[in-house]
Amino acid sequence: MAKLLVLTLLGLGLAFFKDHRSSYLARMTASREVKSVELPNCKLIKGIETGAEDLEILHNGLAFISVGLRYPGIKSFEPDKPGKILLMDLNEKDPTVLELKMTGSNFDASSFNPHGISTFTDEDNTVYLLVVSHPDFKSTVELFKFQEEEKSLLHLKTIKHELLPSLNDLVAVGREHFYATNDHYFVDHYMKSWELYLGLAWSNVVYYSPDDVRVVASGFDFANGISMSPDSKYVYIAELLAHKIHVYEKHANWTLTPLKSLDCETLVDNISVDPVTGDLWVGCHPNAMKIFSYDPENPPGSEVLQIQNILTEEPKVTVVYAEDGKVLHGSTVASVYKGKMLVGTVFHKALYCEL
Ligand SMILES: [Ca+2]
Ligand SMILES: [Ca+2]
Repeated sequence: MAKLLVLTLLGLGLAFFKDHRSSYLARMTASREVKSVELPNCKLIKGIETGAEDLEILHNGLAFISVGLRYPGIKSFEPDKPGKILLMDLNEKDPTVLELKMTGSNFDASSFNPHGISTFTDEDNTVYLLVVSHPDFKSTVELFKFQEEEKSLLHLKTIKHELLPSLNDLVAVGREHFYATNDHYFVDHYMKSWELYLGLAWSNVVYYSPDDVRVVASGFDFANGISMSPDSKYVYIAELLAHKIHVYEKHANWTLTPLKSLDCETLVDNISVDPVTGDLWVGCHPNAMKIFSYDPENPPGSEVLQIQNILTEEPKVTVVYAEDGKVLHGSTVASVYKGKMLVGTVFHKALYCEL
C-alpha cells in the first residue's frame, strides 16, 4: 500500500513536472528559429559593449541610453562595474555617445545598476529622467534633473516602496509620478526562479506618486516594458512570457482598465511610442532560453516589431529587423527619430540604423 502511494505521488510529480516543462519551453519559445530580416544601413554604436537595456529619445532628438545592467541569472560582461547613462544626439550626421556625469550629494554612483528608464518634461521644459536601478539587486527609482549645458544628471531623489519590489520599467506621468512594472512578485532570487518556471503570473503594474501608491493591474506572466500613447489616454504593457502587448485605458484617478491585447508570438520587452505616428516599436527576444543560459557559440537573437494602428480592429505588425545573434545578442528596445532607429540589448551591443 505504501509502495502504491509512493508510486502514485511520484507519477503525479513527474506528470506535473513534464506538463510544466513543456509549457515553460513554449513560454520561452525555446524551439523557435529566427527568420532573418535585414536592414541595409546599420552600424554598431561605439562605446556600448555591456548592454543598453532601455533608451528614450526626446522630441528634440536627444537620446538617453541606460547601459551596464547586471541582473541575476543573466550574462554580464562587466559584472563588477557600475552602469551609466549615455547621451546621443540623433540630429548629428554621425552621432556618438557621451557619458552623462551624475551629481548630487546623496547619490551612490558605485552601486548604480540602471534598467528601464522614462522621461518627463515640465511646462518650463525641464527634463526629468526616472531610472529603475538595482543597487545590490534591490529595486529603486532614481530621479534626476537633466542639465543639458553641463551634460550632467543632477540626482534629486531615490524612491523605494514595498509595492515596488522587483522593478523592470516605468513610464513617467509627472516629475515623481509614474506607472511601473514589477517583473516578479518575489524578491528572493531562488523564489523568483520558481515563480518564473511555474508561470505563476503574479507580476503586476503599480501607480506611484509621493502620496498615493497602489497596484493598478495584475496577473502578468512577467510584466516588462510599459509606455503610453502620445495623447496619454492609453497605457501599453508588455507581458514578456505570454508574448502579449496589452492596451489599458487610463483614467483621471490613475486607475487602468483593460481594453485589448495583441498576441505578438515573440517575447516582448520594452515598448517605445513614436510621438508623431503613435506606432509602437518593440524590442523582442525570439528565443528566451538563449538569454537565460548564454552560450557565445549559440547566442540569443534579436527582433524589432513595429505595430501600427494598435487601437483599431486591424493592427499591423511588421518585423522590421530580425537576426539570430550574429550582430546583436538579445534586443530589448528599439526607438525611432526622423528615419533613424536605435536598438539596445540586455548585456551586449547597440545598433544605429538609417531606415
Ligand atoms: Ca522605458
Ligand atoms: Ca525591460
